[in-house]
Order: sequence, then C-alpha cells, then structure tokens
Amino acid sequence: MTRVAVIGAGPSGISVLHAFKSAQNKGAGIPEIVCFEKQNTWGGLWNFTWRTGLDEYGEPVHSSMYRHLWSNGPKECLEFADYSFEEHFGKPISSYPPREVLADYIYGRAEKSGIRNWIHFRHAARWIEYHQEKKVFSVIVHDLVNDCQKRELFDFIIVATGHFSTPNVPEFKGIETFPGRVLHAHDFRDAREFTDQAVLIIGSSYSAEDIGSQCLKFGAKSITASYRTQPMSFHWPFNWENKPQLNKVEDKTVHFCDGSKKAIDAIILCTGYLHHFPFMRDDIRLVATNRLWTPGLYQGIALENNPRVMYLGMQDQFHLYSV
Ligand code: NA7
Repeated sequence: MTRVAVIGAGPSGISVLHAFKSAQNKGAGIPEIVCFEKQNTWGGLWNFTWRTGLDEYGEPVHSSMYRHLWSNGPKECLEFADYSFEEHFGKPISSYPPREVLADYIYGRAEKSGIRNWIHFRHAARWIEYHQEKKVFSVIVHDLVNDCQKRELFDFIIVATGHFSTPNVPEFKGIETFPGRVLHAHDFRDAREFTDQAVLIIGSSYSAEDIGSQCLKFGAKSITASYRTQPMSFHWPFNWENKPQLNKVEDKTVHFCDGSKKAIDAIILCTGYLHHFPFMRDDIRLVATNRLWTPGLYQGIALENNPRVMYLGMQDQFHLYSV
C-alpha cells in the first residue's frame, strides 16, 4: 500500500489529514497516512507555551505565540470553507479573535475530522532521504518519550513544519556590550516584562508593529522602531519614534545610520524567520528566503524536481479542503 508521511500537525498538516479523511469518507481509496508531530498536541504555532529556547526534551520550542496575541487578519479570511466559526462556537463571534479562540477553532476542526489516530505525537523528524532507484523515502524519527529512533519507508513526503519558528537573528556591531535584555520576537511572551522601559524594536513588519504596540499598551516608556528598508507608516502615539537601520550598540546607547543615537533598556529583534528544514537531505531540501509562499521564489530543489515531496506553508491550510 502507498504510504504518505506528513511531517507536522500544525494547521497545514492537519488540513492535509483532513483532506485525506474527507476523501475517504466519500468512498475514495486513500494511501496509508502517518503524521509525525514533535509537540504533544496538534495546532503547531498556535500552542502557546511559557517556554523559550528548548523544551523538556531538548527540542527547539516551536511556538512564537505571545500571551496577548490577537489575529492580525479578520477571521472571515481565516475561515475553513467546510467548518465555519459559527459552527464551532454556536454563535457569531467578532472579526479579530484572540489567539485562544483561533486555536480552539483549529483544534475543533481537527477533532471533528477524526484524524487523531494518524498522528504520532512527540515524534521529531530527524532525517529524510530519497532512494531514487527504489523510489522510496527513508524517514528517521525520534520518539521523544521513549527516547529511541526508528526508520520507516514512505512513497511520498509532505513537509508541514511551518516557517515561523526558527528565528532570523542578525548580528549588530557592539550588541554584546548591551547590558539589558536582547531577545527575538520568537521568545517574546509577555509585554508586561517591558513596563517602564525604553524599548528598541528592530524590523518594520508584522511582529514589529504588534509587539511594539503591545509594549506601549502595557506601559513601556517609549518605542524606537528601527527599519532597514522602510518605516511603518502609521500615526503612532507621541512615544513611538521610527529610526533607520541600527548601526552599532555601545553599552546602553544605540546608534542609527543617520547619525542619531538613543539610550534604551531592551532590544527586541522582530527580524523574521528562516525557512529551516534540517531533517531533509540536501537534494530534497527546500532552500527559500524569508517570504510567504510565492511560486518561482524557491531556489534549490522544488516541487517540480521531485513531485513526491511537497512543502506546505501558512496559506496552504486554507486550500486543502475535501478532495
Ligand atoms: P517578517 O514579515 O519577515 O519581517 C521581518 C522584518 O525584519 C522586516 O521588516 C525586515 O526588514 C527586518 N529585518 C530582517 N533582517 C534584518 C536585518 N538584518 N536588519 C534589520 N532589519 C531586518 O517577519 P515578522 O516576524 O514581522 O512576521 C512574520 C509573520 O508573522 C508574518 O508573515 C505574519 O504572518 C505574522 P526589510 O523590510 O526586509 O528590510
């Protein structure tokens, strides 16, 4: 029987499983599906955790969620066509829900799909390679609970491990001299940590906008947002200032490339994420920059070179309805 491995049970991974289950429910013959998920539950990035760095098994913490994250897109654009918010909650809800509400909705659809039995939780993919002559993939996974590795063979691989969990952490001259807290948005959990502080935010995209705004709402003294390409063009409160690229750090003073400088208390790098698939052998590993999925942007081997491997991104969860 044809075997398909799905790596990751986040929104995209569970949408793949949902699509297979839905096809099966309609009488279609489906392959054997095995999903490996390193966390102890599904939902991927939506599982908020207090942890940063490594988890209790020494695995990199996957989630980049923070306590007061709310959806930055209206739920009407996030809705699964075959499972409405109203069906899940039994009543209409507001357009911009907090993370707990979205997570609950994603869990609800997964539960309704009846796909839990296909998922091996606490199993981290370690190495996947393709054997051309046999047209088969060998997959080595680590069973974290029993601390043992096992190898299985599959005919197709769907990589759904996401691309907002490995932080892009650039170097800035002198940053090692800074006496305060330096963290990446991936490790940001609670804006209350920055009450009364002058915070430097690096970056000018979604994380910078939201984390900077939250810090202000929770009482940060000021936000200085350093942009590389262009500043965020909002009407900010009086204590938000945009600055060009950070040039260097000297103790508590940060210098920008326009010659201006400022004393600050904390630095939050909102510098995006890396597409990181260390468990895929070079010849089937997607090499991509920090972008949303766009055809033609991928370098290295891509789907067209090996139609037995598929990489899913954030948007794909919405395209995977019933087959
Ligand atoms: P994004 O959207 O990838 O943005 C990263 C930001 O970090 C962007 O403004 C970059 O500037 C900036 N950046 C990256 N590297 C550097 C360096 N070396 N120096 C200065 N600035 C840098 O990541 P987000 O975390 O904001 O959003 C991720 C997703 O979360 C997003 O797609 C939403 O779905 C939610 P640039 O503009 O490229 O010059």
